[in-house]
Amino acid sequence: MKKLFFIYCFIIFIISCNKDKEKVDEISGLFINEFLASNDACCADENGEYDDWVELYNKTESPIDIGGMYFTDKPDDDDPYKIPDSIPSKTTIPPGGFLVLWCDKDEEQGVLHLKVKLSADGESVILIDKDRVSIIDSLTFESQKTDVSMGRDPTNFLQWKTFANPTPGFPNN
Ligand SMILES: [Ca+2]
Ligand SMILES: [Ca+2]
Repeated sequence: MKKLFFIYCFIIFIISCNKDKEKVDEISGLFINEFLASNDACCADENGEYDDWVELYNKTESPIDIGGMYFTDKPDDDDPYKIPDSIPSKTTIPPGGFLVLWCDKDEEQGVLHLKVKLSADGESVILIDKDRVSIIDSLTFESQKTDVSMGRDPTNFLQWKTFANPTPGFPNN
């Protein structure tokens, strides 16, 4: 009986260790940190255009070049948009840094302008690794209010909330 109890405790211990590991994996790495799917007067790109955007956050201690990764607003997209890998100085996120990707279908405006637009009625934001298969981070969202962003809660990173004062390129606040 004692032996059975010991085995039971051991199994519980292993399960809880694995859960902790999953949690650590989930909160380390590269993340979609905030996005704005309906931009009227929030924040303009370098061309003065109030376009949709997605903010990425590098939570690691090393720079990450997102050039060559893919982005899409549709799950199971067989033609996700490839972020250009031609200018690493623009697509590399420093440790602990943020990067704003404009979802404006204005690819001619630079490598950070994606051939994607977000729908304020709700859809998905999905960042895919350079292998075109592995999903790095994704979120499916409901309909959005104009100039109100959605982002990770700075006090609880795994939770998403709305922000009346969006912070593209800076910590959510
Ligand atoms: Ca633009
Ligand atoms: Ca932010």
